Amino acid sequence: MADKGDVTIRTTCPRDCYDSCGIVVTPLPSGSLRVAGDPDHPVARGALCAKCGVAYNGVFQDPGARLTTPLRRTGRRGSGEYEPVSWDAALGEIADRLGAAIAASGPESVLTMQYSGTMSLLASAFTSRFVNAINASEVDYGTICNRAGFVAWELLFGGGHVGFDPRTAKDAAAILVWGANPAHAGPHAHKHWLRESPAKTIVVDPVRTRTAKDADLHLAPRPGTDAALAFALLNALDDLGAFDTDFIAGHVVGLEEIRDDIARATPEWGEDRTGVSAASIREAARLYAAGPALLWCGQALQRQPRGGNIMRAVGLLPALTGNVGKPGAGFYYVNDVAEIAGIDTDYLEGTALRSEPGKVVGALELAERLGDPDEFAAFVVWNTNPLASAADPVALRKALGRKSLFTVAIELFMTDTARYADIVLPAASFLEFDDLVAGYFNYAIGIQAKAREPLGEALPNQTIFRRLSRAMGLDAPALHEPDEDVLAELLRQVGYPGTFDDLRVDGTIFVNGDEPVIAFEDLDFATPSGRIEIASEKAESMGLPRVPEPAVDAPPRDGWLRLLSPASEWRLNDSYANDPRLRKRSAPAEIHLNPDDAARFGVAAGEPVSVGNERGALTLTAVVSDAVRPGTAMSYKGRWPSLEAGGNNLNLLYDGARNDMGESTAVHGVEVRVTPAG
Ligand SMILES: Nc1nc2c(c(=O)[nH]1)N[C@H]1C(S)=C(S)[C@@H](COP(=O)(O)OP(=O)(O)OC[C@H]3O[C@@H](n4cnc5c(=O)[nH]c(N)nc54)[C@H](O)[C@@H]3O)O[C@H]1N2
Ligand SMILES: Nc1nc2c(c(=O)[nH]1)N[C@H]1C(S)=C(S)[C@@H](COP(=O)(O)OP(=O)(O)OC[C@H]3O[C@@H](n4cnc5c(=O)[nH]c(N)nc54)[C@H](O)[C@@H]3O)O[C@H]1N2
Ligand SMILES: [Mo]
Repeated sequence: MADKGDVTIRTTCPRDCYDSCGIVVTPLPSGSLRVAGDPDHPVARGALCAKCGVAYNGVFQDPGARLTTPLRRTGRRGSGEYEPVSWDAALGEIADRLGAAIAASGPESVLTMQYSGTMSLLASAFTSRFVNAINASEVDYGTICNRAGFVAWELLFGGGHVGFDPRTAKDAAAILVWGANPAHAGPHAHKHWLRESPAKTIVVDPVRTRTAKDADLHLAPRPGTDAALAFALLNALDDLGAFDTDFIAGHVVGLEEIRDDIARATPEWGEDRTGVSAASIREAARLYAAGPALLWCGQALQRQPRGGNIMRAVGLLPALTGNVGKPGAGFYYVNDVAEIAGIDTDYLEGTALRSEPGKVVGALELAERLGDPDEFAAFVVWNTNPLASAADPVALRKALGRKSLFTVAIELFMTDTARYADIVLPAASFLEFDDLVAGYFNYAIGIQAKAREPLGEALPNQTIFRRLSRAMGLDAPALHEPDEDVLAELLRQVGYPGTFDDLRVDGTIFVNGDEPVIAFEDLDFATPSGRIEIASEKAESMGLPRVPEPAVDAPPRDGWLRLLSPASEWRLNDSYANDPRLRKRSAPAEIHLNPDDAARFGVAAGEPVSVGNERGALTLTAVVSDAVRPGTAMSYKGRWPSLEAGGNNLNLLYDGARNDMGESTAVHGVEVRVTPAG
């Protein structure tokens, strides 16, 4: 299929997901598109996941739901009342307001915020050229997601952006999935890569997720006790003689400084700290020690109060067993595949356009900083919906309601955040323009091919920023480099021999062709010593412990539960919350409680419960199940407050507490009380 001239169009899913599926699009006589998984794509294998399959054939193509013209606010902020205006009028007004802010208070008074709403390179990274050219301030939204893990693995391994190539799993004897739930967060990685793997699989998760159910062994620690569990596993591995002394002698520094901690951390000690039985700890060690082993650390793992320490401790497993730099061995957190494939990020983002350093605002201080009229006069937001995903939405709403703030939102839909903007600009969806998609698991770059004209007057992000640049009189050539030229340059950088049109046929480029890449094959680590650093002077200089510690979080206060809010099967973050079918499928908002806790708090299955803490309360429906541990509650992230009966989602309960590294989120440390509602 998919010969040139064929009516079927090959493209790639650009969502923030481990899979980056290949897609085939068929234009239908009605004018709409049929969007399906590409049968020839090794990840998709002819199927989209349930959520994307619905949303791409649903709300993404619904002109009633999509934004189709620029809009100017007519009602109060948050009301969602707007009038259509022309592109010229909208961009003219934005140019005037940003220009006035810059003239009066300097470029740092313009705060820009973008994240991973689309991961295609032009619609995400290229838009930074504008941000850099005006020297604007930026929100580091990575701090709401995964920053601590990067800091931790930078200390340990010299970086967290290069992990194992999933194709190397064919040589693995064991796969250890720790704090990740690919059954939701990367459904194809779960269904094919993990379930079909001949390797023994071990899952560490306080919740018995589908990933955990399908594993050979499931360890369910109390949340936030993973560092202690890692030390207990190291004790058991040492007992089995599984430490690789040659590898340690050549490539690891500081083992002697944690030797005593490992010796103390017997499996029985581990059971006491984590709630995982000593027998299971020994069994996990035995499976992990059986041969080359892969370790996948999920992004949830570091959203604990000491999540950075946890990532450093869990990373000790491959380091001390020599599971590095050889087939079937390795560790993974997030693969920066664009960079791995050779893409020059500085070129793409136009780093050289910036002449002043600008300010960076952490996600967890967004509400407070944006609320300050002396600091920011304008806010421009795209590829993210912070009123659904950020901490302290009450304060953020208040900040966005500030009269002296001029807000621009670029969106596909009228999200909670867009409703606060003075000007809303309609973005084209990934089905409507050419681009490239670099994922963060598979070592692959896929084509994003235009399958139809944008809905209404919508435009791709990058086109919007080019036009805005022009309206502001900015004429640096890099701001106006045409899509075709950038795409051709990126293909050159990754060594693709053909043109973008050739890629329309090929669909996907795999790094190293058909052969798995062996990450860290040269055993060169970008740490100060060039080795894996258990003991780190850099950590000390950052005010962090010199070595990873076998620490555990205190259990929740008496009468309280620890609330986990991981990825839902029916959402991609908060995207798709407004798709009618997916909304129906995932209504009402639920909270999962262990039967012991349900009995303790007098809560019955299927009944409404009030879930609250010092910040407020919301009503959720109880699911009673021993899939969650006693003392732990779970409710999926990703609901739009404006679509919930009470006008809030569970981030109402999160005050923005940070964890131990990188000013990053501790959202999985939230504690709540539950009581029968009504
Ligand atoms: N309680 C709790 N909160 C969390 C988390 C948690 O675990 N628990 N997880 C956190 C994490 S990991 C993350 S990454 C954040 C994510 O939170 P968000 O960044 O808010 O989530 P997305 O759904 O990715 O938002 C993307 C928005 O981009 C829009 N979009 C999609 N494509 C385009 C495009 O081409 N152009 C434009 N202009 N817009 C587009 C979508 O319509 C959507 O509204 O949430 C965080 N919040
Ligand atoms: N369907 C879907 N896919 C997504 C997303 C989505 O919202 N929906 N979001 C995308 C984004 S932005 C991200 S960052 C990734 C996140 O995807 P993952 O990396 O898988 O992270 P989470 O879904 O947040 O959580 C994974 C598991 O960690 C467990 N967990 C929580 N606390 C602890 C703990 O203390 N210890 C251990 N061992 N486990 C713990 C949770 O119970 C959960 O089952 O997924 C991406 N893919
Ligand atoms: Mo994320």
